[in-house]
Amino acid sequence: SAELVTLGETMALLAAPQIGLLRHMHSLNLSIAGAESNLAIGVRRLGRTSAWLSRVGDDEFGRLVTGTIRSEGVDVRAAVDSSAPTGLMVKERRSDAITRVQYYRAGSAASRLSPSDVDEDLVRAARVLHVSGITPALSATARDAVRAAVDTARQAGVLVSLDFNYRSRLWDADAAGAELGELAARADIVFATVPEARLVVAGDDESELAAALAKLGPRHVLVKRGSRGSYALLDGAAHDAAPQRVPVVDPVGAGDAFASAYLAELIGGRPADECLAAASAAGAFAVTVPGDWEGLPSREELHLLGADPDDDIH
Ligand code: KDG
Repeated sequence: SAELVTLGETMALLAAPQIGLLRHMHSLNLSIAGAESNLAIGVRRLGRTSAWLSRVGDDEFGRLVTGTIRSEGVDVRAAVDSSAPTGLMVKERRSDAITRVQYYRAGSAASRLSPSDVDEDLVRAARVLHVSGITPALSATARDAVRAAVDTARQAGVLVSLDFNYRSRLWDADAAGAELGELAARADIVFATVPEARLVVAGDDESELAAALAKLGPRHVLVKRGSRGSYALLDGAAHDAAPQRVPVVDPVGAGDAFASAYLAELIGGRPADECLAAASAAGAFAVTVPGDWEGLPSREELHLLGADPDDDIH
């Protein structure tokens, strides 16, 4: 069994090594990317156990995906589908500050996720089930898989965590708002940016949005403000967390890192302020390296960002 269980699509990632148009790149760096596996890896690096459920194609990209996630110590439960390919994501750096992504994932193996891929015993034995708004956008069967996993978790008293993770390339705001609203009402923990929160509720600022989301049901509402830190409403108490100031190399993956550390510390029974501090630190680590998950911190590294460089004797 695993303390955290999640499900979703992970793609092979082709990332431009330099700034410029893709057509001018002579080579691309091969890695993997997927919000839920990023989160499972983050949880694992912080010393908790995690499992990731998915589907991959019977191809080299699929073997890259499962092998990489497994090598991070995550329990990988991915069915191999011989009739659909592993999805692909391409990342272009258009300027120092602008990263653009392109998906080649329509009809992918993971878009065929369905309720039968959800290992109910694994979900029932977990402390937290984590889902994201990406999976229900992949297909109707993938949406049903998420709903089924959430049902199973709730019936077993397992905490349900939801990261809105709105991807406008996958579905429109109305469809996303309706599904995310349903899921949020059945979640214990929700993570959203300000624009993502507005897909579901109305509010002038993060405190109004968080209050409106909490009214739907979740006891933990975390609104992410990027370089402005985060605002959380935890059991009715407001927490305003300042950002960690770091040079941003690649913002993709910061949200997954933030959620992974919050959940890892929550599973570890840490108090709210420590969960939030770990979340901010992990988010900051994720943006300092080009990959979506490679920069995720270990427990020993968590405190490093806040340390005074003058104190470093090495
Ligand atoms: O949160 C980061 C993810 O979005 C990225 O790693 C790729 O899962 C991904 C997606 O669907 O965009």
